[in-house]
Amino acid sequence: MIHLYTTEREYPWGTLRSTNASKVKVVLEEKGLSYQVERMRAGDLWKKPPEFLAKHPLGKVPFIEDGDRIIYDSSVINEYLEDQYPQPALMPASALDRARVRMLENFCDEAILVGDLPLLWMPYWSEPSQRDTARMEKGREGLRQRALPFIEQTLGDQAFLCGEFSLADAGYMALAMVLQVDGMALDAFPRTARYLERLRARASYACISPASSLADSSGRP
Ligand SMILES: N[C@@H](CCC(=O)N[C@@H](CS)C(=O)NCC(=O)O)C(=O)O
Repeated sequence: MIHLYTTEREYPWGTLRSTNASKVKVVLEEKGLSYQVERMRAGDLWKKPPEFLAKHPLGKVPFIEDGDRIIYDSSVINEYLEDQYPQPALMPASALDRARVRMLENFCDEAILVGDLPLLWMPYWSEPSQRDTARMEKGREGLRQRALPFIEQTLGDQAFLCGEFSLADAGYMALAMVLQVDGMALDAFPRTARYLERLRARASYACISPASSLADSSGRP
């Protein structure tokens, strides 16, 4: 049984989750692995108590415990899961195709998950009256300028970023989650809109869907 440490909370506007941990959660689901979600105490992400820093030296989520092994950083965890639990394969075979998956994952991390998405996502963790709407719009505009045109172009006629669903798509599941809550218009990016719908239609999306309660998304026995 793998333990996934993350942040997830229920609010009147949906169940909100860590984007980086969501990237791992969908891979645990895609691989059919047995796992338990361990939800961090409120404030631990910012207070970073010693017992948390002992498991992740940066005091971030996600990290996993797999037996007596601790692995942190969503990209490292997903590659570990792929290496340790190779079926079903979420990485292509050739060195070039694998590099392509990693580049797309890196783009998602840098341009989206630590780039423009937090501007839009973090305010959703506060009451509507407390949200900095100008900052949220800056996040949307950043996505419109950089990530969304890139996804639109990269997809071409493919269903997923590298043809078949792969680790390259896992981080974009978190984008699908945030944009489901936000409802930002994607009319200028029709391929991307259909791609995000395709991601939301996967069975694995239920574990990060804003419509899934904490009780219904706490792992797989
Ligand atoms: N590169 C890391 C980033 C992890 C990250 O920034 N996680 C956020 C939550 S989504 C966090 O823990 N933030 C608290 C902090 O930055 O101290 C990964 O992919 O796991």
